[in-house]
Amino acid sequence: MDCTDEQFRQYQSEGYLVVENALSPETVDRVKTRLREYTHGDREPEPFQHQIEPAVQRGEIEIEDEGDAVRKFEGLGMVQEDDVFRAVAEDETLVAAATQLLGPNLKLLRSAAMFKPPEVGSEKGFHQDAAYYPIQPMDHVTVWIALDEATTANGCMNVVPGAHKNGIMGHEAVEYDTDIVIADRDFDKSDAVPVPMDAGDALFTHCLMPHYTAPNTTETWRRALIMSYMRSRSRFTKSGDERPDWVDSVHIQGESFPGCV
Ligand SMILES: O=C(O)CCC(=O)C(=O)O
Repeated sequence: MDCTDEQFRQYQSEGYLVVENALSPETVDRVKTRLREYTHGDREPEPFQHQIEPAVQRGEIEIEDEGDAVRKFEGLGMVQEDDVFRAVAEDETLVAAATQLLGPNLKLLRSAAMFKPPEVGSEKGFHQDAAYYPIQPMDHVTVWIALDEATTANGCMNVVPGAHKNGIMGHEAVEYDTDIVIADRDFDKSDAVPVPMDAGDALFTHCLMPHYTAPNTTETWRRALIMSYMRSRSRFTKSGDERPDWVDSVHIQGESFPGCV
């Protein structure tokens, strides 16, 4: 399914677009079941990594099953090792939209799952995805797929329309793990718009789009799967051993080019 002209224009001018019902309810269920198998110990998690909610990690909140406190799930090879995630990365609707935005030669840059467990799900601060990835040119696309209904109460995505045109901003490390947030900015949360979505909807954002998600204050899960695509002509700007673990380079479609990702 192609994006409409209107969606394409919105992506160019505002930096994001939503494709509704991109994944079927059956696929969404398959992904949620597979994720739960990994996070709750029914399936060997290698080579994937977990990040635990910081308040649980610090011992401020007690959770019976650590699987219920997983915040992020990612790792080199997530789509190489797992048929369910691979099928999403190669999903016709997602790849058709990514082709419209980036052209026919595509690689997967990253795959991850982001969880906001009921009540403990914490904020993910304002950042631009491009700041995480040593990739040029900075015009890759992040696809954020809602696996549950995402609302303002449970931590849906918030974006600053048009701000992707202002280039890369300074980021600084936050207290836990590998997260970074925008340090200096001339906009704040009041400039951001929430993007509520139904399960199966896919949000495509430009990698320079500043975005954040609020804590989950509800009693239900907010889960999302992320697939990021880049042009196969992109280049890593760091040498092999400086490449972060979460950077993939998986062929999705079209040609590959010598010296490129
Ligand atoms: O799903 C979330 O809460 C935030 C995800 C996000 O912004 C990211 O991983 O870049």
